[in-house]
Amino acid sequence: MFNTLAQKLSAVFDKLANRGILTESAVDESLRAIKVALLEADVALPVVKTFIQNMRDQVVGEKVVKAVSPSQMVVKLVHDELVKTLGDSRALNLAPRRQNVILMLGLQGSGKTTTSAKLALRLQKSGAKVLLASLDTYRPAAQQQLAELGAQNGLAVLPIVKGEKPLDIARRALDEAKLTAADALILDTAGRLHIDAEMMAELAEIKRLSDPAESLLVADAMMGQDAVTTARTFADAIGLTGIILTRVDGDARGGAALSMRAQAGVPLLFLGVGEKADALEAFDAKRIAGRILGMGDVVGLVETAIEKVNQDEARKTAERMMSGRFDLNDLLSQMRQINKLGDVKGLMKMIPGIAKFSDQIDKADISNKTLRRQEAVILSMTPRERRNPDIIKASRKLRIAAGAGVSVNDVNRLLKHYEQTAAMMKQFKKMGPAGMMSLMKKMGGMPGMDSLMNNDALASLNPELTLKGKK
Ligand SMILES: Nc1nc2c(ncn2[C@@H]2O[C@H](COP(=O)(O)OP(=O)(O)O)[C@@H](O)[C@H]2O)c(=O)[nH]1
Ligand SMILES: [Mg+2]
Repeated sequence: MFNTLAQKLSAVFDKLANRGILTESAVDESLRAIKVALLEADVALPVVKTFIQNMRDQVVGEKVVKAVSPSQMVVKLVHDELVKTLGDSRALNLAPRRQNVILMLGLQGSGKTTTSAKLALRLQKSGAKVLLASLDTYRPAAQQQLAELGAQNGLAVLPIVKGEKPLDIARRALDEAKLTAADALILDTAGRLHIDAEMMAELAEIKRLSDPAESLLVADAMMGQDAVTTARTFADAIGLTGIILTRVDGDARGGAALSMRAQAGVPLLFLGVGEKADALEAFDAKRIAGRILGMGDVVGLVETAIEKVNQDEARKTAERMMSGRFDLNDLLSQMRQINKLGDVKGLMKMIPGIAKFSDQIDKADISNKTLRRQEAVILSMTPRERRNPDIIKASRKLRIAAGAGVSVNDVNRLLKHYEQTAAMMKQFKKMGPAGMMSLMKKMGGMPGMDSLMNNDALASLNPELTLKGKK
């Protein structure tokens, strides 16, 4: 997401990086380029104007004149302005010991039903008791869709009563939530293709009846400015407490995300980043600004890693990495960790500084499927071959390829991948534990690194590199 903007801004910064001092004309040129980048990202014009004006105010201030590195300064200013524009977020406002109603609103196809299930799953994981109910009696099978999502994800869904009207379903859901002492009742409503008065009247009625703690608009980020207009209409007509932007995974421009806060006047609470039930992120302006600027979403990367990677395995690999030993067994374990981390391309884009290559990443043949094929190749090797990849010559390659059901080319590709990775590991070793550590620190730390990086461990790896002041 935000690829286009990330690339454009990255170009602006690159250009600035080649300059010694920030002249007035360089500032003008940069601001113009930033403005174009924002407009091309489909950010609303008033938002762009404020953005540029605020930046200009800062740049003219003495802060920048004294700055040693103008490009870094501009990066910082853009970052701060992006954070401001994206706006503060907050957690869901749910009162304890109460059946808090969360009303899900939005146009048809915006992702209400999917997001209802995602939200329920998230709340349930945090320990809340959640009940879901679909009030969508207009679209055939809409209620069934929610029931299925519930069944797939172990979520409680109000049983369907055929022919029941939305308001009656809402009443029954409220009763059921009370009876089962649910903490949250998520009401998934019907949307239309366009805003129409009848729908708005019905939604207002449902809102009055259910007295929701949260009235959330679910809007499709791919709709760009239309999503923003929809949000304004809902905010005016029904009243909103927050916005969930979906399909952010497919939205390369980011205009809706950047315009929403200023234009609709309500905070963004979550982002939908995929079709799966766990593809929902708490909205975090700083994190997104980091992504847009290509500084990488290190927080996100580390969070995902903590959750999904087996820590011991990660530690073992890290230890081997630093010792400079690295064979195909290590590559296999590394690939399996990456697999656990989920979508490889998405993950790669989170790596600091890599945003500008995201097009290449998209085009490159990197997918979980590729990883699985590579895994099959390694699994077809004998233990001796895995430890000593050098012995794998033509006849062994043929046998391995046949065993894995792939071509010899695939085997060659895997071996090449191994060689490249091994070379990278050698680089890591050259940096030494201290160098690695400072790199990790810059990246915001890595799970399991603390215990790995204590002085004893450092000393055992290289006695000369124990940390200053810790001896
Ligand atoms: N890629 C992606 N697809 C999504 C996301 N949220 C919803 N969808 C898809 O959008 C389509 C419509 O979603 P649905 O929940 O039925 O929308 P509703 O009509 O508002 O209830 C479905 O195919 C969902 O899988 C998201 O964050 N990312
Ligand atoms: Mg629906």
